[in-house]
Amino acid sequence: GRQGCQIDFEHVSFSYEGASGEPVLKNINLTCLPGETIGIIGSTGSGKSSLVNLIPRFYDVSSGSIRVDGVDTQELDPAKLRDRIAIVPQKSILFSGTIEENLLWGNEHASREEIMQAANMAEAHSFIAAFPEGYETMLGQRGVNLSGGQKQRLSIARALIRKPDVLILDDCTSALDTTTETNIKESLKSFASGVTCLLIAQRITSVMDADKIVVMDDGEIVGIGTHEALMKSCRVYVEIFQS
Ligand code: DUT
Repeated sequence: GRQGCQIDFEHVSFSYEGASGEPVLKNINLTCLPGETIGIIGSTGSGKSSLVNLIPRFYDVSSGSIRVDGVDTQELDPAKLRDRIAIVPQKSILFSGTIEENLLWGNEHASREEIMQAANMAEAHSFIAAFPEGYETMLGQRGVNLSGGQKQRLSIARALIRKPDVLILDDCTSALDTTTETNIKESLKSFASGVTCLLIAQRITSVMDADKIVVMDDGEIVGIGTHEALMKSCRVYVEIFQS
C-alpha cells in the first residue's frame, strides 16, 4: 500500500483573491502525521474547506507555508502534488456516462477488481450490483437517478480507486445514515491504514474516533486534541457537541 504524507501548516494565512476584510484563515499551525486521521469541525463559514483546499494548491497561501513530507508545496509541481491527494468534495461531481466510467475518473488504469474493491469499501457495491446493468449502468439525463447518499458513496469509491497518500473527505458523509458512515470508516481503517486522512464533518460523532480533532472558528484553530481532551478544554467544541 501507499505511504501517508506528513503535512505541516506553518503560520498559514489565506484570503480569496479580491476579497477585502479579515482573512478566511488566520495563522494556521497544524501537523498531520503520516497515517493519521484528523477530524475537522467548526461552524459553517469557519474555513474548513478553505483549509483543506490549500493542500493540493487549489489556492495558494497568502502567507506562511504548507509542507508535504518536508517540502514547501510552493516548490512542488502542482500536478505531481495532486496525484498523491484525493479530495472528495461536498457536492459529488458525476457526469453522464456509466458508473464504471465515473469511478475511473482520475485513474483510468484501475482493473474491475480494484474498482469493485473500492466500491465495496465505500458501501457502494451492493447498490451498484442491484442495477440490472451493474457497473455499466448509465448515469445522468438518460440514465438512473441516484440518491444524494449514493452519489456520495460513488465519490468516495472514486477517491479510493486512485490509491492516494492523502485522502480528504470534505463533509461528504452528511447524506449517509450513521451505520453506512461507520461501515465506510471501518473499511478505511484497514484499507487506508497508512494513508493520511482529513475528515471534515458537521456531526461530532463523525470525527469522535479520529486521532485528533481540529476545531475551527472564524478562520482560526481554537482547539486541537482528542474528543475527551476537547470536551474538557474547548468551549467551541462543547457548544458544537451540545447543539
Ligand atoms: N469563501 C469565499 N470564496 C470561496 C469560498 C469561501 O469568499 O470561494 C468564504 C466564505 C466564508 C469563508 O470563505 O466566509 C470560509 O469558507 P469555507 O467554505 O472554507 O468554510 P467552511 O467551514 O468549509 O464552511 P461550510 O461548513 O459551510 O462548508
